[in-house]
Amino acid sequence: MKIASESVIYKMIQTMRWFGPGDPVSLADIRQAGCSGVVSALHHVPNGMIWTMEEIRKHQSLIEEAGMTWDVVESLPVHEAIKTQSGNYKIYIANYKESLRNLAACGVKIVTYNFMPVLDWTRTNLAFELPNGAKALKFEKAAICAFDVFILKRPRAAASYSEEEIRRGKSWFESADEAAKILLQRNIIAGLPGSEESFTLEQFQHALDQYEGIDEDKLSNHLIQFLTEIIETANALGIKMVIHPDDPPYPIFGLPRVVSTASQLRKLFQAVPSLNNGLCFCTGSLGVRTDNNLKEMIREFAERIHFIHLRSTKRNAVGDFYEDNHLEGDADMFNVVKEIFLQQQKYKVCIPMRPDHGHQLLDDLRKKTNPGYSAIGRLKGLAELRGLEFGILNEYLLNQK
Ligand code: CS2
Ligand code: MN
Repeated sequence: MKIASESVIYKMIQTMRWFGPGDPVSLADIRQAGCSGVVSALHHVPNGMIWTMEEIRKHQSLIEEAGMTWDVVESLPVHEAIKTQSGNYKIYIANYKESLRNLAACGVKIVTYNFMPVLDWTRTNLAFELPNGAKALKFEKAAICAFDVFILKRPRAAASYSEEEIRRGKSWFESADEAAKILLQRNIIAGLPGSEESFTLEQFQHALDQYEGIDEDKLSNHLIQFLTEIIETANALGIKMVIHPDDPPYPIFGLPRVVSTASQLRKLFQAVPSLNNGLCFCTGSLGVRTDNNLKEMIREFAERIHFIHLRSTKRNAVGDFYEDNHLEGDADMFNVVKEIFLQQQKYKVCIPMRPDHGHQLLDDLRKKTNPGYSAIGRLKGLAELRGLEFGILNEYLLNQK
């Protein structure tokens, strides 16, 4: 049997996200799901502060005592002042570099971040019931519009929507009771798992106001300047920085977006060519846009993909989407995983992957869980993805004969 590259096959490294000692999903659970690695962050350290070596080691020891390794940081958050280039942002950049030095000293060398203004990922419904009774995360445009125009009453909000969208937003608002409105507000601005911010309505409007005068071009320059500042440090330390795409991958609340499309990514990589200026390839975020061809993007950006999030979303005609089973929905997961597999053989790398989000099902429906991060839904997603990769790998080996 003749096998390329001396019989070495490069497979994705299976990981899951762990939110720390308070996470209802334990490290033992993650290990039993089949993971060798953990994706985690020091969520107790306030955004902008230095991650000390002591704190990193403590966290790392917990993971290693459970028989796994801390493979990826998700996320080392970028302070809002850096995104808007205001106030003490230079101090925050210096702190960021110091955290990178400390992480590298402990051997944690893949660092995820995002550059979404104000909010990390956004959903309007965290318990969208599927026909089989499982619950999924959903993003509904009419609910976003209802919140923006009729609850927050953001100045000039109406300009962000078509007349039809406003009509649908109004009807959402008028048919919702008080509890539904409060829940919607909480889902959008109280902070989903992993996001570092949580707002009241007033605080949220204040945070939005900081982006007055910052359009896509300006935000993109701020991102490029941030990366230019930190990339030498990352290069010297051997740290791979991976940016997580915008979720959803288009502007919301009048805020600019700069990590949503292939051309935006191309621009970012051209501006800062080091391969340590990398990408967290999140199929769920990027796959919401019909103009993002995931397979083509994997091919084009392969050398920069140092971390992978796998999940699939299902859209409707008005642009709402919910999170489908990991191998279903709109993303062509067979070709996505196959392309990742082929690129790994080409570049001779094993890339850490995690099942991104999962349905709430079985026992998890009766437990308190982090939305999108319950154990069983992710276990199911990971098992399906592992099976898909297994099939692709075996077919590949057969073809080598
Ligand atoms: C989310 C984000 O879709 C996702 O992966 O869970 O919170 C993501 O972790 C951050 O945006 C990455 O910085
Ligand atoms: Mn993701």
